[in-house]
Amino acid sequence: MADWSDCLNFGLTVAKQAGEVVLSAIQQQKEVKLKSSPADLVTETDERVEKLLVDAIRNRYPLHRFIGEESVAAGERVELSDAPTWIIDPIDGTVNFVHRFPFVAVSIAFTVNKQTEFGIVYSCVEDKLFYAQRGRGAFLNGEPLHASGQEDISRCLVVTEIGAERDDLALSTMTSNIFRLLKLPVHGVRALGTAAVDMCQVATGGADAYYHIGMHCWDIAASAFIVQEAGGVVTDTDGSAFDMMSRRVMAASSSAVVLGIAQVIRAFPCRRDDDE
Ligand code: LIP
Repeated sequence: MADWSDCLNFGLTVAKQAGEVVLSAIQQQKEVKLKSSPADLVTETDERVEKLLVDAIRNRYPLHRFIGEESVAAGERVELSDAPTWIIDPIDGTVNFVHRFPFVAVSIAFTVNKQTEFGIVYSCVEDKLFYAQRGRGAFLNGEPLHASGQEDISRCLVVTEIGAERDDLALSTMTSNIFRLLKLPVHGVRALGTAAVDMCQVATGGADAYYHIGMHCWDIAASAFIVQEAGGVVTDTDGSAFDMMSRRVMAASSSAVVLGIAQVIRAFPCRRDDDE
């Protein structure tokens, strides 16, 4: 079995370097552009950090491939092949970055034969480096991570996101999902504004579940893997098998919690990331 530790170590180094660039830019004046909706933003720093990461990785591993949020926004196709592939979100939580709300992350997943081999999430304002390698567990700043193992939905703290969609169906589905969850009841519902950091809370046991409809593979590929390696369960929002291109994800402390949430939430239709 191939050992991708060299790539992981290189990924950890460049994720930290990228995080330093994000951190120094967060206090500065930003030029903000809109992408798919008034809540889907991009700045010069998103583009600069993605280029910095891709250039550094390509220089070291010239045959590897990339799926990057801003390259896709600029017209590249999302194509997950069997080749070693780095899936990059240079700033997960761009709206937070623009407002200086202190949860922003560099997210990097690495796949081979379409299977994730490692995931890295660097929450740079908090200086928290989350990572996991296949079969070797999940870590935060070098300390092992474990999901809570909670099985009782009524004792769960659940994380979700408002998302960038602003059409009526997406908004009514998102708000009614939160309403039905609160009525279950659960202990509470939270949203940090970055899917990557949200999901890492499930890996730490600080939250028991996370679900989201409408995010992209670069938002969640790394953190979904970190949850799995921390002993959590990752599925589609209806409890079926997770597909990182589907724009739906649930990550939870146990299968019982997945079931409890899947029974009350609904999804709205989203175009797959790998649709032509
Ligand atoms: C964002 C996510 C956030 C989600 C937004 C968006 P970006 O990623 O992490 O949690 O609600 O829809 O996808 O655009 O900041 O990389």
